[in-house]
Amino acid sequence: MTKPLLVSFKLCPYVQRSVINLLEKKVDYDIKYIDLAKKPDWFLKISPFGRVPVLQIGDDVIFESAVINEYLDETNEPTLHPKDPIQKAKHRSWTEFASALLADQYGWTMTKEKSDSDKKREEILSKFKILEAGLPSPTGSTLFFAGSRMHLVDTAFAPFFMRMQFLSDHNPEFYLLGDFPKIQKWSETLLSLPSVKNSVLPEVPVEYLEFIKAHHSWMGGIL
Ligand SMILES: N[C@@H](CCC(=O)N[C@@H](CS)C(=O)NCC(=O)O)C(=O)O
Repeated sequence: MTKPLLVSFKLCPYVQRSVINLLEKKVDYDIKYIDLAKKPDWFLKISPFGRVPVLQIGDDVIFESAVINEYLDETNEPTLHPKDPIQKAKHRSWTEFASALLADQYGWTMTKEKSDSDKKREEILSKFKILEAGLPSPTGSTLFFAGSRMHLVDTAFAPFFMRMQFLSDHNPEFYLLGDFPKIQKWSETLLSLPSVKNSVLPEVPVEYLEFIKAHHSWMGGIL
């Protein structure tokens, strides 16, 4: 198989999903980092929306993290999607839900006014209520989305939990999982996995906070 090339921006949670997937599957891949503030011409030529991630395999380019991950799942063991079509479809639905949560989280970090920031926080909390109700009860010390084993949908949520950890390590006010014991356990399970831990560069926790501060958001002012 041609070695895939993942085009990345260091802080992008959508790219991170694909990195987790590549690490879980032990795929030999290359990664190229770009600065989204100065998108190179070669990148604009291959990325239809000018967004990362894109995955290049030979002359072919795939965009959209969920699609990239499905391709990686179909071409590399172990399979992380359920076989049953209904379960697989459900996992895809919840992957969409994870994308909405990531958008809320980004909005939460970037809003300029406290009132807007509080509104975003509430939107995340109301999504957590739905998520908590949909998770299985833990049977042991770990919990994945579908119980005891990791699936592709878990890779879609892990970057959200990691960013929440970056924020709350700095200011506990940003920890929103206190009332959601199942999500808490799920988050702890995901953040303890080597594939998740190694899915970002070592400087990312600091650069993530610097990025928020540099945008002069309300949150940046109290980080
Ligand atoms: N739905 C896309 C979202 C990707 C996305 O929003 N990437 C951001 C960085 S995290 C991006 O490239 N933004 C650049 C831009 O919009 O100009 C996916 O899942 O791949």
